[in-house]
Amino acid sequence: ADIFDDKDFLWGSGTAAYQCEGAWKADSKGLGEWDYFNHHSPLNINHTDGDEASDFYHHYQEDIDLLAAGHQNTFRFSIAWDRILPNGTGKINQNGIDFYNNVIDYCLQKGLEPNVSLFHYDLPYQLALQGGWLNRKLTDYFADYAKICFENFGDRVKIWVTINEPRYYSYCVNIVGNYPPNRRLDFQSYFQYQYNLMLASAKAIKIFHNLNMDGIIGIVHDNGNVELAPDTKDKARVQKLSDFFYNREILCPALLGKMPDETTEVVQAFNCLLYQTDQDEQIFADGKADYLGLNLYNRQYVTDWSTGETAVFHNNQGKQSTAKEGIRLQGLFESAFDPDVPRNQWGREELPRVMYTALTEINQRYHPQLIMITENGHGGYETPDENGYVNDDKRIALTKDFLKYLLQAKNEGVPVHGYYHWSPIDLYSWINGYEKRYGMIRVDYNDHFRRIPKKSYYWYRDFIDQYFAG
Ligand code: BGP
Repeated sequence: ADIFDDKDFLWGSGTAAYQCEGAWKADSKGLGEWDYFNHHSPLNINHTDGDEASDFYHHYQEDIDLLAAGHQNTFRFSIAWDRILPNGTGKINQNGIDFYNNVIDYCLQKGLEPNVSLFHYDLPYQLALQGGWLNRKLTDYFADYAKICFENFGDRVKIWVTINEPRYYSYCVNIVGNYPPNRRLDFQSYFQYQYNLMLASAKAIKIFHNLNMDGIIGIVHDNGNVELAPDTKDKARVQKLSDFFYNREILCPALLGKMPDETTEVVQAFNCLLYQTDQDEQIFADGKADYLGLNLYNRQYVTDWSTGETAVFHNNQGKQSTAKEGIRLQGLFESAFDPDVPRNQWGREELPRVMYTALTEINQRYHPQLIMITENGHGGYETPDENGYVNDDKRIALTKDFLKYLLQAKNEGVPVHGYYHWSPIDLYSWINGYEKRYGMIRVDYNDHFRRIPKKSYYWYRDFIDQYFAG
């Protein structure tokens, strides 16, 4: 696409509607599943919500101005389904269309290419009442909603994402149980959720292509590039099971237009059954993504697990600990611990070379036409100085390393054409609320959502300048 001709590379940052917009009831927005969960559930462990979030709804011009002044040439954000269709289906809310028209137009005016996700976890509550993504009807509701967005914004938006991280979303909803509706260790729902999300994505992509839209559409996957601990005994089996579990139920339909050959074998190994129909094969074949968006934080480091009970370990609170992080699956595999890799306070590995490994591996196995890194970033607790300024040297150091590996893969011919830092501004973190900050710009939640660029904001601006200066 010519999006890349003049700019060569897209350098930007990304957000998601529920995490930054706030204005949860403004202008006839419908109720979302996350609104309902955060207001009513005892499982809302951070006791916060997205009612106001970072108030992007009222600050979008200021934020976009800052991105442009930071020399970024693209901005990733998502559309809240319940702003466009308050009930998930049916009547369109013109106020929602107007809001996103304003955001899109302002991006273009400031020289930022919009990259728009249709779904980033925030399901309309009316659809949650119908069983959420376990209900196959949602695949058609989503396709209808996607079409409305293409028709209203497609004359200006050239880069689209159908669904953000169907795999990780399903994992949190159905296995960890920290996203609504909080099912735990429910593998049947885990596989089915992903499957239905992929069907929904394929249906939307088909519509995009049938409408002959000018632009590209892809899906965003949370990279789970599998590496086996050296003492793993049954390497072939662990590789097959874990790669399906972490990647292939998404990457195969998205990039190859079909479910993986090992689907039945792996799903049965979990004592589960996928509900499919005879039409699905054609839907996947017709709904291949134009590009892959990769959210790159981690790898999956795994080994065999033959005895003991199935369990999930997830550090939800950022209290530094040496506790295990990941999953243990009886008779299948488990997350392994690598003592040589530094970890953050949430127990996640900090291993920048995964950027290179993942890009080259995915390129070799799936030959995507185009890849964009749609997220990569570093969350943590932060203390500003008396002016609100944050000296985030650690974020800079890690990002620098990740980008070094990105450029190495690019130089070796991997077709990677964009990078979006997560995130431009501090925003709501699904499980950690507002304490875990990811932004290159601080949001002061106690001072009218004041924006204060951090050290990394200026560093990123200079990095982009240097890149284009050659
Ligand atoms: C990704 C999501 C984002 C964002 C990020 C950081 O999985 O796509 O929405 O939240 O992770 O995650 P967290 O805030 O849980 O640390």
